[in-house]
Amino acid sequence: MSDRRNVTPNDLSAFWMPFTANRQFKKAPRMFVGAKDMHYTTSDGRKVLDGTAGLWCVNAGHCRPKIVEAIQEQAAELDYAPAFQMGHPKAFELANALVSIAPEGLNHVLYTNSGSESVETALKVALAYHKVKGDAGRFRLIGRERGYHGVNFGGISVGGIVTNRKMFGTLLTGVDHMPHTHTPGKNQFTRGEREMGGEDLASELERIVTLHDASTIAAVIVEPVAGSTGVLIPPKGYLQKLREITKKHGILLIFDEVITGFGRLGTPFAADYFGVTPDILVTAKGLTNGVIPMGAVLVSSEIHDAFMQGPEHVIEFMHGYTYSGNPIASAAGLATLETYKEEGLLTRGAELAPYWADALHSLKGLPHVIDIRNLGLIGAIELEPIAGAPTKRAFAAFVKAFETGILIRTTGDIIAMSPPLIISKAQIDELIGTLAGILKTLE
Ligand code: PXG
Ligand code: PLP
Repeated sequence: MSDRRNVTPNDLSAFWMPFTANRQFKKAPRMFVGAKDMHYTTSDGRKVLDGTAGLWCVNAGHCRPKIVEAIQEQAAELDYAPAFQMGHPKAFELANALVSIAPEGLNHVLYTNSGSESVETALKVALAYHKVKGDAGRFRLIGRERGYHGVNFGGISVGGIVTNRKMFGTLLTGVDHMPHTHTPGKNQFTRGEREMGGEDLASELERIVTLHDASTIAAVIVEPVAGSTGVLIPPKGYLQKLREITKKHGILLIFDEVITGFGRLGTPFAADYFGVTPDILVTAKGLTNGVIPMGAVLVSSEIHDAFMQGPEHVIEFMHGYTYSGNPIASAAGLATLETYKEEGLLTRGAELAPYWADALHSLKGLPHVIDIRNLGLIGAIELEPIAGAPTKRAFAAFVKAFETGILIRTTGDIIAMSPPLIISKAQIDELIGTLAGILKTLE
């Protein structure tokens, strides 16, 4: 007890916050203490309109009754069940529910607790798949510049954000990167996908395949739409061409749909939006509406069945987490998918997307705005950086936004928005109108 006496209730020093400027934050903390539907409540009692679905995860809005009840009931009924060599019904039910909304052919589910873990799981499945098929020479993983695949070692190795990589040694070996899909100077203020350049960009994969030889490459991993790096929309035909090249060379295609999954583009998955089915689909975030940590990796029957060989008493894939398919997370996932279904949220974004795009692009011409990008219910506004002080202008916008009553997200000098899929047109007007006012006041 005596050790604890020095810890005052609101001492902020112990918690080393993630992806946060800790010293700056702790001098002027921004705290949420409640949330309902489209709004947060701050510690000083103000309402803040959520323009980012938390961190791209609260797709059905906050504190939805069905999800809250499901968690409460599950916690009282079966809190935890061992994940290895034991089961409980809801993990199976959720896997079935997921497969039923997933693109055709993705019929099996591995559970994780986050997007980062989902990425590690997907990369390991891909490597092991070629091994069990007797094609052990395929060890290379191909990612993309500016890609974000979480923060674990596999994810930062295939990822392409230098600040997330440079501190951490040699990372995974045998990794190469395709160029990112952004061509500044050529595609500013494009609404949605741009027409030109998709096939050429994707053909860079052919160059990498020629360099390393297809027989050494296990998988290619991309975000269908790059989110974290500042919302980079692929040009038309790009993902289709990646699918064509990977298929031709026997390389697995992994879509990291941690952000694009669960209705963000107005379809259940980005795979549906682009009409491209990957071999492995990585999810997290919206799976439980952000409420309980959980991710899921969906794999094709072909991959799954390749492992289901050999003696039946032998564990087929040496991988899993203590909390894979945790009962409370499974209950939250089931209630989330039910909420999405009842309210049509997995396709609502398609109806709202044109209105969202008009609202976003109305910001063109405001001070410092050098680009605006959108797809589905994702939007980004890129600001001219302050000379010699990159990130400061967008961060100032973020702080003013919070003070004025809207939550936005910034990465570098890019403002990103991805509201809950329940947002109304009036709330889109409020979000964008408030942001317009803030942009006019920035230094
Ligand atoms: N893959 C992708 C494509 C992601 O966007 C992850 C993996 C990792 O998920 P976890 O659950 O381990 O964080 C992500 C996460 C932002 C932001 O504002 C984006 C993410 C997380 C936090 C903030 O850009 N993406
Ligand atoms: N570290 C130790 C010492 C462990 O015993 C375990 C799991 O048993 C882990 C890490 C992995 O934890 P998790 O399964 O929650 O990822």
